[in-house]
Amino acid sequence: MKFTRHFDPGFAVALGLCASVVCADPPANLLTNPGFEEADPIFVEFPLGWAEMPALGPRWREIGDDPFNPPLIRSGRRSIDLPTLPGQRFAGWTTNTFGDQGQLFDPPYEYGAGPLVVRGYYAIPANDPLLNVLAGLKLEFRRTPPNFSIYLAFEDLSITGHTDGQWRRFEFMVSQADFDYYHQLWGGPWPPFPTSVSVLPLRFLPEPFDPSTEQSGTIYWDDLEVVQLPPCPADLTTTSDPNSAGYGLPDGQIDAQDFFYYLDLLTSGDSQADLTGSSDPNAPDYGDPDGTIDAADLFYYLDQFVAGCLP
Ligand SMILES: [Ca+2]
Ligand SMILES: [Ca+2]
Ligand SMILES: [Ca+2]
Repeated sequence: MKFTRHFDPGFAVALGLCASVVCADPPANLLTNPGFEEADPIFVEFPLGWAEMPALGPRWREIGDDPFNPPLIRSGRRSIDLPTLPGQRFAGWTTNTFGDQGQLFDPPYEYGAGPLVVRGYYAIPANDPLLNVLAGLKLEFRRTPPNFSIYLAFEDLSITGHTDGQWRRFEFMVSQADFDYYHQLWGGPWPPFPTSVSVLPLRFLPEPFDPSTEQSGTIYWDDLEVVQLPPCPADLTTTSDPNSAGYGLPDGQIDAQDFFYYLDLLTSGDSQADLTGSSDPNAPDYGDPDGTIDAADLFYYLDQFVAGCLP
């Protein structure tokens, strides 16, 4: 099968896709102070809504704060960094902190609803690359205080080296399938379920940890975003271009990009294309993968596409 990437309305009508299903407005950013521009009203040396670990390790940077080591800033006047910290295995910023009115800065999370996506930008100077250090983002899904224990945590620590001082986009998603994977592995679920999520840009020294190992480098973060997307089974991607950011990451919208992404899965024989054993909604194996990729899977996907997002 060969499919064009240009969305052809006639082709769509032929498939019954003409009423492209679009969810409500894009979900709002759940993070406080996502660009690190605002100071805490009491502890004015620190950014509102963010706590650093260890104390006095990571730095809140501002244009002109150090002429010998000027910060990288993506927008506004400020960003955060995670510099070389000798002897420290872990350093990070976290939203797991409270405001002066007792408000929790961890974004809320609705368990069992749509995927949670964290996006942001990082930059690493060419003259201060990450050496023997991994960096990335961690999400700690927490139960309701005063319990506040971590239900499960997920991280992507794939950043190392440098970006030549350029800002790069970073995206990371946790869906219900990720929770279910660990439920199956470890005999869950384990209610009560999480109601908030701590967001941590961090740097970490991989195993084996040896304090004498030479490690160095500074990573900057700016313009972070956390959204929880609506549950839309047919929403598979942001773009159908494999070379674009957002390929394979849902965006809360169901449109032609998702359809072409599914066709990519189907034509490449990707096991993720196997959605059902039957295209008959009354059959017992409707919606249960059967190990075979065939026309029934395409028709099942089209059913989900037309059904749109769940209420
Ligand atoms: Ca900023
Ligand atoms: Ca989409
Ligand atoms: Ca199948």
